[in-house]
Amino acid sequence: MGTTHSSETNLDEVCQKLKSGHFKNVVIMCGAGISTSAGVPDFRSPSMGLYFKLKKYNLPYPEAVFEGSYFRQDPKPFYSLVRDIFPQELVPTPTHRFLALLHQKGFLRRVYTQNIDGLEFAGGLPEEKVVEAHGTFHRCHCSSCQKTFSLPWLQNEIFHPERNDGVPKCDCGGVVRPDVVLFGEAMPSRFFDLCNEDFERCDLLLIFGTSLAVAPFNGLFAKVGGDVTRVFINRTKPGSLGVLSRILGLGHRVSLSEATDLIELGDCDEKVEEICSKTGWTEDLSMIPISPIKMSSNIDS
Ligand code: CNA
Repeated sequence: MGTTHSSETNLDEVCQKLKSGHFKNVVIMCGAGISTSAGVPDFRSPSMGLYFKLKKYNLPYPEAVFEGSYFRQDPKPFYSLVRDIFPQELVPTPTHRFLALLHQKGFLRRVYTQNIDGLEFAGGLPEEKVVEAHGTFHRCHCSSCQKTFSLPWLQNEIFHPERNDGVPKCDCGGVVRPDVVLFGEAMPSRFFDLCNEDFERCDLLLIFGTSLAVAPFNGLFAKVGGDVTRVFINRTKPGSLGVLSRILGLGHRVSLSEATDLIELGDCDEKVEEICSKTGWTEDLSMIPISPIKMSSNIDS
């Protein structure tokens, strides 16, 4: 897998500028591809992605499992999927650690993630540096009385389906759900509060591990100034809008063909290692402390 770019922009030049401190407001957009090497499947990778593994959940159509309206009707498939996909322990990948390294160097303005696994924090980023555009699995609430619950409580309930018929329930009888944004639900206000200024101030945009198929998140890349370098690092080329987004007229058609764009096709962890080798940061990356997240241990029986 290699590099495609429409101009003289190249990775060596970007790395030299990174190393010299030229970029002071790096913004990151990322998605499920940065967590696949931690064992969490993405949505759309052929054969590995979740969309290709949903037959057993007996859904009317695959996307239903991630739709807010379907969850309210039948939350069981969502929780069955969660039980199936999360590994026992989540360990931040080199790409998560690279985000923390950029912060440590003082170059990171913000990380905009579509992921809900919380691995950005386990790689060492402070809360203020991350916008979890699609919410998080690490907080949850009762969908009836709004009472909040801790992650260990949710994990216990999820991994003991025999005591709650497969769906975590509040004392009031309501379904408890993680604070994730399902399709058709509103994104967190923090996303809208911060994105305009962050993308205006951005002097380097790095996009990691996303098909850029989900709107409005995928429209963010178009918010940076025309002279800002945008580097897209992914196994496959940036996608076009998904069917639902096209029907609803949401977001922007993805086009990364400006002279300032660089498309680096390949594994994001390997690309991070290449960047660190070119910037002389390999040792710094290895020194980033990590805090694995336990998903299904510590469960009382
Ligand atoms: P997606 O549409 O599945 O795209 C993921 C992209 O990553 C694909 O284009 C893959 O080719 C690419 N990819 C996979 N592994 C690697 C790798 N190791 N290196 C480089 N590229 C890789 O997922 P998006 O994030 O674009 O879509 C947004 C959805 C996915 C959001 O709503 C998320 O909530 C949702 N999601 C999140 C997680 C998570 O939290 N880890 C997991 C699965 C889905």
